[in-house]
Amino acid sequence: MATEIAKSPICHVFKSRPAWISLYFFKTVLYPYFMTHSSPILYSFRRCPYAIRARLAIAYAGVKVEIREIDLKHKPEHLLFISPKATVPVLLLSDATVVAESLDIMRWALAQHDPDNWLFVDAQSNTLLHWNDGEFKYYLDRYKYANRYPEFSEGYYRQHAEVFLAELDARLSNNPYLAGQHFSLLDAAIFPFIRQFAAVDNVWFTTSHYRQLKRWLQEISLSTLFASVMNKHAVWKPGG
Ligand SMILES: N[C@@H](CCC(=O)N[C@@H](CS)C(=O)NCC(=O)O)C(=O)O
Repeated sequence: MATEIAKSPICHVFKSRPAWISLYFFKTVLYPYFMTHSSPILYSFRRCPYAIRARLAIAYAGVKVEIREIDLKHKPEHLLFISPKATVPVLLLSDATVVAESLDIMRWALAQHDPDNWLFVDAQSNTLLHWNDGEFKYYLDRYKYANRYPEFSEGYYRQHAEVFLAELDARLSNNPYLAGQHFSLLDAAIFPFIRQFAAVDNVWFTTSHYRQLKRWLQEISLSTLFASVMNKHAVWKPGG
């Protein structure tokens, strides 16, 4: 997993690029940076599965963050400044550390507070996370937007994604949760992607034979924790 934890280069900008200190730069970058440094800032997008997993861990840990909902087509300058790769979620800590990978944000939150041991996962968890974020996500995107990938049919992409579903279903036949008897980081990290998969063709998913996976998905979907991270936020604007 790529990890991007870096100190914000804001001081460097002051030294080397004085011309940048215009009213525009003040309003879009400096103001949001300095005026909100008391609690961590999470740039987020409500429906993004990576952002959902980060918000799940943050809400469960009870860590207070300022959530800044973004419009993916009009990303705030401040977000681009602190994380040029410009994906969400991005967490900006009070000491200017930037955490720009969702799994790292989850681990950061759980390191603050983890009453039910979400961090306690088995040795195969990383394999499953890589599979989810790699091959499964690849086929999920193509299944979801099959018209954009006409080389193969929707059914073809779904079939390839199903290999992962079958693995999860088998695990969930032996235990209530992916890492065993208790809900863990693994469930929270993978759930948003399975939810997205199920929504592509809900009738197909509901009538599929992945009984344990459906049970697991339904339980998390109906949880108060999940409901709490899906609250709607207006798109954030600097100074607004
Ligand atoms: N590896 C990153 C992936 C995050 C990601 O790809 N997020 C999507 C939104 S779901 C994004 O920001 N895409 C950039 C864009 O749409 O411009 C993570 O785990 O945080």
